Amino acid sequence: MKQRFAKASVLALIICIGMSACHKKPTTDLSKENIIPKPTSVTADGSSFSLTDDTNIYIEGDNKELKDVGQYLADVLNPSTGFNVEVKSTTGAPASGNIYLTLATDTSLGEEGYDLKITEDLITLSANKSAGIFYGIQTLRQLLPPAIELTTVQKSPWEIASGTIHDAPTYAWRGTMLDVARHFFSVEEVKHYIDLVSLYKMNIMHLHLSDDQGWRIEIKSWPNLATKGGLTEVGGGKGGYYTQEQYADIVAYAKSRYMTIVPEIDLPGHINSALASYGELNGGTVVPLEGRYKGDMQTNNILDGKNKPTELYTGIAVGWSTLRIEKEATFKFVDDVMREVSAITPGPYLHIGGDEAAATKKADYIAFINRFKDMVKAHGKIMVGWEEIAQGDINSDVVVQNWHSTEHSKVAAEKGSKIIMSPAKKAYLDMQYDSLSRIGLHWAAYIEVDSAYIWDPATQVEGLPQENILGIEAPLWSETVTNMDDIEYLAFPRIPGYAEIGWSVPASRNWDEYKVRLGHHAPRFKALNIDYYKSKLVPWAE
Ligand code: TNX
Repeated sequence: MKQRFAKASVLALIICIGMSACHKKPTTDLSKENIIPKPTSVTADGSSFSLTDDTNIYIEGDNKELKDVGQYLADVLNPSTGFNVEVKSTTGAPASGNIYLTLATDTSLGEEGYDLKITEDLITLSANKSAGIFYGIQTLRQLLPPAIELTTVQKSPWEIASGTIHDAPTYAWRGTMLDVARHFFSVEEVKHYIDLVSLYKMNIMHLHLSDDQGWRIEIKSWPNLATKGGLTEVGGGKGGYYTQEQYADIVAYAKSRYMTIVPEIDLPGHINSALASYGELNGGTVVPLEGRYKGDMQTNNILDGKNKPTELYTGIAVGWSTLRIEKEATFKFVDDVMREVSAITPGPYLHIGGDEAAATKKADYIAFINRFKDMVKAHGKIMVGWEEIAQGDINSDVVVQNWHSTEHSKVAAEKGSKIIMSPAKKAYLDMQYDSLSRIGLHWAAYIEVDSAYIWDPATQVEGLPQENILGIEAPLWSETVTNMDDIEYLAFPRIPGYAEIGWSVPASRNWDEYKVRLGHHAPRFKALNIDYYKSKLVPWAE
């Protein structure tokens, strides 16, 4: 077999020399590839591997997860190459010309790291867990020409620069949030967003499933939440909700992309859609405040309409609705919701919101958070909440999401909680790039692509101990976001930058170098049909 290959190569060489127009292998240098997020270490050796119609993917042994991830890679490669790459089992390295996926034991790689070794003969991708294999596959994708992302057969030499990559993430939480409450997005749209962000090795998809404008997840014990509370959205559109089966489908899809779904039910404020569905939950509403952050809890609110159903709401004010604390039935409601959501969520986290509860009295707010904490725990989940929950009796069982205040994060760290960094003026995907951006808000800042990249979760809040920082999340609130093009326009090209902040070590990050790398992703965005914002600060490649 090897001999035949050698003979064929000699023959090809003779024909080539004879024709003097032979197709030379392009020179390749692995260290010059524009990988995002930047890997921990890359060593080039100046040659390349050719993907051909003889290439197959060999997985070591009979591991189901490896098989699935191998099939995922085959599904990336086959449409544009027109090859029929298959997934096969092997014991030991396969023959020359193939891709080899194998599990290893290397403590320096952790749960998500990988080693990629590319020679002229073989691509070997190894990791402790299949998650690492998945992230290594994302790197491999970026080493192929952008045309690999197209869905029709392309004529292209499919060369991959040779050398080795050793790579592992800095943070365990590398996420984005999609607000499906202000505007509803279909199962297919959520899956598409999952696909796009997983290209950059993000591993958390936080879904903001309820807010004043809409309740988006079926709760069987309180059916009106979805059927009434899901009837509209910002601007008065038709809204919608996921049945529990549809939600399970999203969760399973995310899992296949190594992303954990973190469901958020926003309590005790941001709750009008539930109050419109069940009047007995209504603790009274105040006149909607226009604008965003109006300071902490108000204590002397005028609360209207207690105990009566509210009207559905299609505006964008915040901080005006609250659950009713003095009725035990309210806690039955919360417990039922948490039980059902926990039961359909295999991931460890349950997000209870807790933000901008300006219509809830401070003492009530703290009482709510303390009870939520016990309930979430009783349902076997780790409670996550926006930074205001630091006012409650929280501890190391709880995860706090920073978005605006440095004080709340410091208090949370003192109480032993881990912190997710989502500073609005740096990480909010719904902020406009500049005053000309066609959609987005700007109450926190205008966030151009450089500003989104130039910050460090470890030092953003002065004095926060590094060990308390769980990672980074870029939330996409959807007051002004109505369709997939809008999602893509605000998320890209900022998402690759947030992904790099979460993955790569701060010492390797430099805007002037990064912007050139990012610019080289334009043909890839185009091949993937991503409607990205063409920032003038980035030298976009043709
Ligand atoms: C603040 S940040 C909110 C959201 C809004 C967002 C808009 C936070 C926890 N709450 O309710 O949608 O600003 O940028």
